[in-house]
Amino acid sequence: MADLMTTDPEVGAIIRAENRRQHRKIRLIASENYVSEAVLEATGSILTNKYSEGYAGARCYEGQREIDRMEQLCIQRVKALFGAEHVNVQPYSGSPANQAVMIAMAKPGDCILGMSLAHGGHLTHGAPVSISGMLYRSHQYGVCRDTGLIDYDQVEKLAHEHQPRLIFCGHSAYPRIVDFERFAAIGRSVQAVVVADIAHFSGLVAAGLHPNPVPVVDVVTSTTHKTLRGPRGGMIMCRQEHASAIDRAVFPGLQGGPHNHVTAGLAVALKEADSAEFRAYARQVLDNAAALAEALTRRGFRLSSGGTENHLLLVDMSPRGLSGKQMAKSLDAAGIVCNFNSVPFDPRPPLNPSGIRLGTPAVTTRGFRESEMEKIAAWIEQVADIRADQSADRDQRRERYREIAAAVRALCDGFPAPGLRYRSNGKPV
Ligand code: DSN
Repeated sequence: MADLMTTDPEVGAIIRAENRRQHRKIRLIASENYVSEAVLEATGSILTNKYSEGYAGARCYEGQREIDRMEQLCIQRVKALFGAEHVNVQPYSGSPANQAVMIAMAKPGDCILGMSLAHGGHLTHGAPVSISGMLYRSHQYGVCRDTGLIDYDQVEKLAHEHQPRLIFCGHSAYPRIVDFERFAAIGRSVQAVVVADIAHFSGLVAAGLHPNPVPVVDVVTSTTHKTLRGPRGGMIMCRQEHASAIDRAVFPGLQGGPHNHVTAGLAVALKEADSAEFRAYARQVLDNAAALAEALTRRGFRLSSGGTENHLLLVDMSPRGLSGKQMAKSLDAAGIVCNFNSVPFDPRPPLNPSGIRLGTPAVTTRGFRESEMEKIAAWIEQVADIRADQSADRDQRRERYREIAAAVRALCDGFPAPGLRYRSNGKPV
């Protein structure tokens, strides 16, 4: 970062400090990862200099020869990896991708059906505080209280009752595999368009380790930066019959010029994902999540749905007498980063809920395996015990978190992640 450090040392110092944080902490936020040096180089390239509203061969500005080649290469790679008939790689992220699908497939005021945020769905699947819940008549389904699994009978009942134009499946905080065939059948029975949002697990789908909804449902959306390990962005895959509606909705319906540097980074990530190395990575993501779930369960933690079948787990902290927020903040002080999260049927409010969400994509990229999951589970237990210890005051607790954070740093120093240039002490890797 020599030029940056000369031109703007203030910004340079912030990036350097964030680099240190990403190195020295155990990052368990289920939606985060570390991209490769190659993805960073493409994303940080001069393609950021170019405007290209429109699509290959039909742009609104001249000078598009290389951009057209880049976007088409990226689209071809998505098609090859996911078996999609039509692909749009221009959405700026997952939320605009979902919004574009709504623009393409429904009119404001139409009914949509999606999974409740409180049960693991996403804001953009019809939550009342999001535009998807403001512009559309939204109905929400959830999970069964006894199993923690999606209540497909409820989905069917709500679909027949409200005749939605769109049904969303997919999630941000559901530790199980979604039955896409069942959603497709429900959609057919009420002539609804079924949309699968695979943002969280698209990398697992690409690796062939998670059912692929692309041949099963009408439209599939995804972010590109979670398990898929690309730059921050979004994409839409659909049947040919929906191609022009989707493309028109993205541009000019919702967005202006695509972020060509991000398209390039995504193309690189897709090439990386189409490899034996990536498939082994995705396998380890699942194995690590299973190992972490098992180690936490053995220590008496309560997991939503009793475990995990994907890259994430939801831990209910209420049996330990803690809120999810208390636990997430205490873990951060101990060098372990996650987010507080509602658990299904949570009696607590969304901004101070009962649970934490943990995911293994980022730690697996830096090389952690089952033995590191065991260490993480032990630290999580120690942190919960320290936080719940009424005999300790705040300073005593802080001191004990600092001791764990030092052990976390020592572990992390042995697992340098791609793209990070500085170790926890600020020295170059
Ligand atoms: N913010 C993402 C997540 O953490 O799941 C979803 O948009």
